Formats: sequence, C-alpha cells, structure tokens
Amino acid sequence: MKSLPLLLLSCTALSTAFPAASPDDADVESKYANLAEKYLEKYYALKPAGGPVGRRRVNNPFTEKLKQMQKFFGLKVTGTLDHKTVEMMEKPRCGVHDLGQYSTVAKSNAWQKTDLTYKIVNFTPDMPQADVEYSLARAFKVWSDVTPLTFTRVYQGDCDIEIKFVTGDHRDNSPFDGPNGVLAHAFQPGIGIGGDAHFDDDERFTKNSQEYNLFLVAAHEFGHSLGLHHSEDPGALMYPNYPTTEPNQFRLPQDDINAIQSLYGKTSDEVQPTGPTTPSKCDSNMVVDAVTTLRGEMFFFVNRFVWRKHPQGGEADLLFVQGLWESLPNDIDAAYENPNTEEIFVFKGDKYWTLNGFEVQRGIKSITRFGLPKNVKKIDAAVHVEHLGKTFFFVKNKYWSYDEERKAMDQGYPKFIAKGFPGMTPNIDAAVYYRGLLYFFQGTVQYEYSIESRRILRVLATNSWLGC
Ligand code: 0ZB
Ligand code: CA
Ligand code: ZN
Ligand code: ZN
Repeated sequence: MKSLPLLLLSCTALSTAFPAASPDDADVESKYANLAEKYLEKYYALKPAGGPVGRRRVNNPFTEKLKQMQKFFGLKVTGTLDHKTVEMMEKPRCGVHDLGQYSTVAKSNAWQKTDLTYKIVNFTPDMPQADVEYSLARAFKVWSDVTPLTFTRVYQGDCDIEIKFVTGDHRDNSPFDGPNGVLAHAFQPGIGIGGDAHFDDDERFTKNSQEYNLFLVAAHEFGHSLGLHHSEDPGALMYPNYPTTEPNQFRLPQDDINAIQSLYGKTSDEVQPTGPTTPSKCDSNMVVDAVTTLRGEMFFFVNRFVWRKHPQGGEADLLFVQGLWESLPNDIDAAYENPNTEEIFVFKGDKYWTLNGFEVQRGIKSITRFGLPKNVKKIDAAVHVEHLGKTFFFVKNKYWSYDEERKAMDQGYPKFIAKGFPGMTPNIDAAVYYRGLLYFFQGTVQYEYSIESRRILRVLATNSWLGC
C-alpha cells in the first residue's frame, strides 16, 4: 500500500463555504479579500488578522499562504488575489485542510505495534550533531512519556521512522518551499515512506527559543508519524502553526495526550500524565491570573494564554502570553496599567516586568521598589485607580496603597481588605479598573465594586467580558 503524505489528503466534494459569484477582474483584490482570508484561515491555517504578534519574520502571512494555495492547485504562483485564484476558492470542496486533516474528522491509522525504530539519515548543518540527536530523542520522549510506545534508534537497515533533512523537491511529490512556510512534513504510519519525517533544510533549526526550534517541530512531525492529524485546539502541539512559546518549558498539552492515547492507550505508569488545557471563553469555571487594561483594551491572563478584548469589538481573541510579549513568564500573579505613563506592570513572585505597549522593558525588578516589605513574596492582584492616582496591591487579606505621583507607598498601610472594601473577602485573583468602577475577580465570579459608595454593585461570572 502506498501511503500519502498528509498534505495530499484534501478532497473536493460536498458543500461550499462561499457564495458562488463571478469575480470582476477590476476589483477582485478588494472584493474577495475577505473570502480569501476566510478560505486561507480555514484550509491553510492562516492566523486570523489581529491575531498574535508572533515572533515570525515572514514577509506577509497572507501572501505566503496564498502562494501555498496557488501552488497546491497548480495555479500561477503570483501571491496576489487574481481571477483564477478566486475561482478556485469558490469551487465546492469538503471541509478538509489542505495541510492535513483535523483529528476530529479523520480516522487515523496507527502502528500495529508499540516498539518503533527510527533512523537519522542525515544531519542539518545548522546545529552540532549531538544537539540534533538530543532534540529528536526529546521529541520522541514527548510521545513515549504518555503512551506504551517506545522508540529505538537504529543506524542502518530497515526502520519505521526515517528522518531526513532535505530541500526543495526531494521526490515524494511534496517539494519544500524554501525558507519559512512549510517547515517539515511527515507521513502517516505505514510501510515504506509511511512514518517518515522530512525537515526543510532551508529553515534554520535551533535548540533554543529562536525560530525554528528543532525539538518543537520534530515533536509535531512525530505526532503525524504516529497517525495524528492537525488539531483545532490553538494550544495543542498538533495545531497547524508553529507556536510562540518557550520550548524549554514545553509540556505536552492535554488535547495531544487525549489524541495519542486514543490511538495507543495510556502508559503503564501509576500516575497518569496530564497536560495544560486551553481555556475556553465559555467555560463558566474559568479563573483568571490577572486582568489589566492596555490603551483602552482589556487583557485577561490565564496560565500561558491571554484573552485580548477590544472595547467595542465583541469577541475576545485568545493568544499566547509569549506570542505578545516574548520575554514574559507564564502564570503571572497580577498586572496593572498606569494610563498616564502608558506603562504596564506585570507581577510574578517578588519580581515585576515593565511593558510599554507590546515592548517589554529591559530589566526584571524587585517588588520592594514599590515599597512592599521584603516578607511579601507575591501579590494577588494590582489595580490602578485613575481618579485617585493610586495603585492598590492586594496580598491575602490586606492591601497597600501606592501613590503614583509621589512614587511611594501611602502611610498607614497595609489595611484589611474587609475595612477598605467592605463586602470583599480575602484572596483576590485579579482586579481591574474600568470606566470608574473596580472589578475584583475571585474564582469563577467577579464583583463590580463602587469606590464611592463602598459596596458591591453586581456579581458577574469571571468570563462575562469575553463575549461567549
Ligand atoms: N507539517 O506537519 C506541517 O504541518 C507543515 C505544513 C503541511 C502543509 C505539511 C508545516 O511545516 N507547518 C508549519 C509548522 O510550523 C506551519 C507554520 O509555519 O506555522 N509546522 C511545525 C509545527 C506546527 C505546530 C507546532 C510545532 C511545530
Ligand atoms: Ca520552508
Ligand atoms: Zn518529504
Ligand atoms: Zn503538521
């Protein structure tokens, strides 16, 4: 049986997502820009506009994906939205990715054994050989840690997963495309080329957080080698796009654990591994780490993600914290904006980071600079109240008041939260000031608080801002 590379699994049938119209050449570009964007988002993993300000330095993601699409359909690769391209986009087709199927619709084939072998046929010149070996071994371990699978390296003869670094056309009907775009591909389980993983050696592979980290790319490819398809969960390793997260802190997300265990079962370990889950804005159990405004927008921090909400735009966008601010840690404690200086302060443990919009300022500082005592090892929440010129820091059952003008703590603090904010109880997760009111987040609920009348006005669900 000849197995197909994942990218040849597309099909043309069933419904069309777009109305059929006859494009008028003159304004094809503007008229169909929206259609093309939707199409590329759907089938080519184009990130929605206004999405993460990623670290990638590709020219223009839209043009890149458009070129991929034109190539796939044998059109002239112009990178512009011409008549022929629009026509192709309007042709009926089934809802399957050209980049591989989503795990939810695909019926994968798995290896019929659990002890697999791999061979590294050649090496990339980008990294020392030992680093390549280490990155690939670590990528296999991602999957063997959560399943009964084992991976053994062989040096010659037959093997299940052959690993190669190649460029351009390498005779499997899926030529690579030079720098960026496609980074690698892998074949589903099977004999011959089945299971094999090819890496585009026109990329620069690294073992650190610079693009593209070989371990991360390999871990994703080996997922395909084991029979996984792309996932729709933006936090999953098998999501179609290269993630903007720190590779050294990588933990296999729960979505991928579930997917691989559905093919091969669980490990025999007594303690079953679990992984990070992606928050969903409609989850009424959602709890936040921190909330802040930023130049009129709202940012809700939840572990390694942040929801970004434009005040008038209804839906909030889910982004990686490190997709927006590369050097920020995940799981922060608190954040606040001083709208006068347009600075954002982000707190974790006894340290804080300063942001100017989407730039992280140099230097991680100690929270003692705000005048907090040394025995405070972390704060729960921070909020700046514009009309008072004060910033409040909440720690367990107490709070401090910081004067932004004098850049000093006010006298007589800490005070009890119950005294300063009657009705509020200790251990606040996050606080934000918005249009004259305070919002305190505690677990799955949020209290709308009036400073003037010193009382809770409303109790809302924590996720109520996110437009579920
Ligand atoms: N390979 O498995 C892929 O998904 C290809 C595209 C397919 C048409 C073969 C690929 O190289 N995708 C890019 C990628 O980074 C997408 C991108 O440039 O954003 N794949 C590697 C990856 C994806 C998610 C997590 C880690 C690594
Ligand atoms: Ca490439
Ligand atoms: Zn290939
Ligand atoms: Zn992939």
